[in-house]
Amino acid sequence: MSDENVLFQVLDTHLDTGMRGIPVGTCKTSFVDPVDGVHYAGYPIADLSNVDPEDAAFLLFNKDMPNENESRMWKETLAECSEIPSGSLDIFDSIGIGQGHPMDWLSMGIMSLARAEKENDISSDAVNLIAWMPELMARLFMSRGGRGDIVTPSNPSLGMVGNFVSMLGMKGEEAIRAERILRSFLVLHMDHGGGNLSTFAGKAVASSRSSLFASIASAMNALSGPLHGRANQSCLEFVQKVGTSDPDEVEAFVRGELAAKRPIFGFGHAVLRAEDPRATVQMKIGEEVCPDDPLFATVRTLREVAPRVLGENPKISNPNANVDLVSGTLLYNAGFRKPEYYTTFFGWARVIGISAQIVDERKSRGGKGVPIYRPKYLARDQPVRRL
Ligand code: NMX
Ligand code: MLT
Repeated sequence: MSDENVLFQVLDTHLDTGMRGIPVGTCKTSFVDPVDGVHYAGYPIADLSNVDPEDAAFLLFNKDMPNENESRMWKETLAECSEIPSGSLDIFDSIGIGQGHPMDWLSMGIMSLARAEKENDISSDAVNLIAWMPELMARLFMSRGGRGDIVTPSNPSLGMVGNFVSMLGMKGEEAIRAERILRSFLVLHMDHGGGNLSTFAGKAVASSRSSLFASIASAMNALSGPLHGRANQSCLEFVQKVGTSDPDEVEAFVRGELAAKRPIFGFGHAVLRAEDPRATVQMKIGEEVCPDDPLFATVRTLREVAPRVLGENPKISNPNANVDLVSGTLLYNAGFRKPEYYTTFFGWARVIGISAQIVDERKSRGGKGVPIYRPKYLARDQPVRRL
């Protein structure tokens, strides 16, 4: 028997399964327990949901929470680096108002910043990109909407979320609510172990010693798929379509989607085997900020009904709510009424975790960095032939 045939026999249950469960590397920023969910450098995510997003970013890069002094200095560094290199985002003026998906804009925006890459200093690139994200996001929103420029000039002393909200021109109660929701959204979405698709894609690209910007743009492209980050958009769209919180009607809707072979967005997970703690935290936030919102009422019912219906299919490993079930409804209540933008917030958060993981991989092996990714694929149905 050939070596390949032996491998086929030994590995058959692992082949063509999206590499599910196959260890391929190590991760220092976070791990995902199938029941207790993601932990950032050992801290369960629920314990972190109210920390400053900047402090959560510090944790992912430094593997420890900052003390007061470290937190202040890190925030000052981000503020000092926050000015976007001039002309970088001019590409937004040429795409065409409202054309294409916002995730494509995010990816192109990040690529356009590559011109400011620091030679052989990926850590500085990571800090710069994180510092530029609030303005990049605000410019993306404004240019796509045809506004051309941000409403209020960037003021990084407001913090990354406060600055973004202010650049969009949000004020008073509206701004306070948006900030409350976005701050926890960013912290909850920053990282999810090493093997989720966008992180894996970003690190794979980075392993060829591509720039941080090229690697993160690739990660954003992976995140833009509806089975991954774009599930938050799809989920809110279908919550809107359900249009009721009546359990029988919601159940009929879920069964109809399954019969039409469409995914039930916001449920299921490749690794988790219980309700995602990030969904549990967001449900609590929803009960606090928008308990009477009809969309939130639909989500509440979906959370009760869908796991029972999905659980009837033994193939589905986890019928419970994932991170995307509630996040769209919260963003809607934060004042962001267009679901197609929701994955850009997920992207903003993941820029931080994926950058931290790329920096770790570049520093590994005594500074040599991880070897270029090159998994093995077995040949199928390819007998050797001659012309
Ligand atoms: N709705 C319908 N079918 C599902 C669902 C769901 N929510 N979850 C799993 N399945 C199907 C899945 O498509 C697969 O079918 P097949 O064998 O015909 O390919 C089967 O059940 C077994 O899948 P699992 O092993 O349970 O899950 P897998 O690891 O393959 O996929 C997801 C994980 C997250 C892609 C899947 O659960 C899904 O499509 N969920 C809905 C989309 C979603 O909410 N994605 C967001 C995930 C979190 N994130 O942000 O990335
Ligand atoms: C998540 O945040 O749930 C992910 O990025 C998906 C995963 O971990 O596979």
